[in-house]
Amino acid sequence: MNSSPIIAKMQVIPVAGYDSMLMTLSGAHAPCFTRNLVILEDNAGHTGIGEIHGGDYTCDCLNAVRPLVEGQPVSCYRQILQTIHRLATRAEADDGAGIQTLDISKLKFVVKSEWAIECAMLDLLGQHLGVPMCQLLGEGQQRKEVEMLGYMFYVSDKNKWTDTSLPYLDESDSKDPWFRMRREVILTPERIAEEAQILHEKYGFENFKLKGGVLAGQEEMEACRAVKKAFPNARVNIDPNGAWSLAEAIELSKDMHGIITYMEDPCGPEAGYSSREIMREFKNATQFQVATNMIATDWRQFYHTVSLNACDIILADPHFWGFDGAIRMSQLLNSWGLTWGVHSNNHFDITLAAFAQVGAAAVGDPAPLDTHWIWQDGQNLLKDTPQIVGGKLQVPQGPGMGVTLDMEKVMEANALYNRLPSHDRDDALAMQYLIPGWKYDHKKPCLVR
Ligand code: GKR
Ligand code: MG
Repeated sequence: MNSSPIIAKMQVIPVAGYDSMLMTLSGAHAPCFTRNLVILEDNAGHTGIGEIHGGDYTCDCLNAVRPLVEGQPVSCYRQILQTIHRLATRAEADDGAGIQTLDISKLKFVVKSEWAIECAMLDLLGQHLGVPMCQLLGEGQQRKEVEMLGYMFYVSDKNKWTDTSLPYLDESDSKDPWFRMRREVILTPERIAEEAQILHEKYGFENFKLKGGVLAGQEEMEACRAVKKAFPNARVNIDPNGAWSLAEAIELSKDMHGIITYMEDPCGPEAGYSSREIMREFKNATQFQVATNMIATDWRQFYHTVSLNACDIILADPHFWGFDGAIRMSQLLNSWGLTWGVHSNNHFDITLAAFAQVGAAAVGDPAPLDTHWIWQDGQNLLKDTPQIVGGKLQVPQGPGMGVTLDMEKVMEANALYNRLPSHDRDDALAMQYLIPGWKYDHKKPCLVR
């Protein structure tokens, strides 16, 4: 007899939060970002939660599968996911290109909405069994705290955005130096080093990643040098999202051994060669280790990545791979002497809590995990947001995800979402205020025009 609780109700709540004018190859982040939340209630009185990519497409996908989830036993979560996968069809607009060129409009096809359901179901199952979610994954809990990196961005002048109906958040009167700084202009090596310093003081990060693909490559290398000078023991890496040609990437890397620990997606597809082939050539030429969240985003891409030995560090975002999948990846990589890590996009603290669980269960010696949450810290949707202390995310000890939703905050974030003119991420929009007529070019850093 199945004594599992039954999932009585599934709610999908789209939410929005405030962001800074963060710069990437794909343009500038708008004043707000969006996410979708899944809230499951079971007949034992437990609530399970999950957070995923924002926007109407993902929201509609989630709502479409509600009848497959409601009324099902929590213990059958794998079967529920299997049913969802069997019934899934590919969206007409999905050409299968993935995000090899950081075309951000394709991200919604790389992210799989059902992983938010998986997360919420594992949260419920953990509560039913009385164990943290990480004990249900892979080989069980491996650690009590998860090393994170300080994810640094260049930030443009938000005052150039003149749409007064939806301004960027201003925190100039905050007492917190990080909260003040994250809304200010950061565009020079000195300011990037200051960013690293303030992040270190607030969260204790010992390792840093700079989002590149913004300024000319040499300027970004100067910024990495400045960070390394301030933190000689830090692992510093840069991620231009494939903006550089192979020749440029090789040239830029020349004097960077000992300063940069590894490069993340330094180059992409070119001259008829796939990004996996080009990355392999980059590794041959430079002997740098490389990481990716662009060229291996599903098992088929991963097969080709591994066949070519094109990458050393796979950033297995559970929103792309699922929780079970992300941990399976850590097991494979560990057995093969490769490294596991996690990629992120803007997110709330529910994803942060999910990263704590997945990071706690990953086997081997993971690379410090990415998180955008530092840019959102203070807009939390949980009553007990996991903390980053000494650069390490503390894994909640309670059953399931071990965190509690703050419904009042969720509904405020939902009200903000409903006020937005558009729910999809469009990094070209804010760029128009910085460079009129700006157009995305996956081979040109966004401020080089
Ligand atoms: O959120 O702007 C951003 C990031 O640049 C994101 O789009 C990337 O997918 O963070 C990501 C990365 O590591 O490539
Ligand atoms: Mg990346």
